[in-house]
Amino acid sequence: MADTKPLVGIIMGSDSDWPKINAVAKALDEFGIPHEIGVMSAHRTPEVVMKYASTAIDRGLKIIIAAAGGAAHLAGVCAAHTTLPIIGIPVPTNLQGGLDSLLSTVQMPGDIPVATVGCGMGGPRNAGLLAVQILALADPNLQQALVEYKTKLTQKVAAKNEALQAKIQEEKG
Ligand code: RP5
Repeated sequence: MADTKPLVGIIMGSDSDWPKINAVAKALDEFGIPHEIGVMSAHRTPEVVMKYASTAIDRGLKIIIAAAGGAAHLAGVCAAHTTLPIIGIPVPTNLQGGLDSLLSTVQMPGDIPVATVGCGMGGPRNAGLLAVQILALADPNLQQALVEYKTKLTQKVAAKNEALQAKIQEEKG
């Protein structure tokens, strides 16, 4: 039977974040990575976050992915309470597309790293893929799956190029 114990914890500051970041879970699903998902806030429920991060290793998690918007301290607070790698997802807001979230997540002081992905666009998906890549360091099957994924990407882009060339020719008449 497949191992279903979560290896990755996905947490977010509010349920309002979920529609903006759910691509993170889809990326993990693509590679069959068991994960858990929860809402907790660095500001509204600081003790819950502290407990979650400080017990994560004992519960078997290998990576925490933390998404938050605005004064987005969730990833940084997690990083303060665990030695696990933390991936931060800045959630888009109305302030210049989420510049507040981006800077709050990415501008960590030295000594406490948070690997921050882009705000919006491919950011959440990249957070999931980065987690897969970290896990693949100790998992040859996962490494192979990533090689195949990259091969498919190459084929996909080649097909797009071919389609574009055909369109350009057609436009020329
Ligand atoms: C942050 O505040 C959350 O991550 C969310 O992006 C933002 C707004 O939260 P709600 O007011 O929608 O609950 O902590």
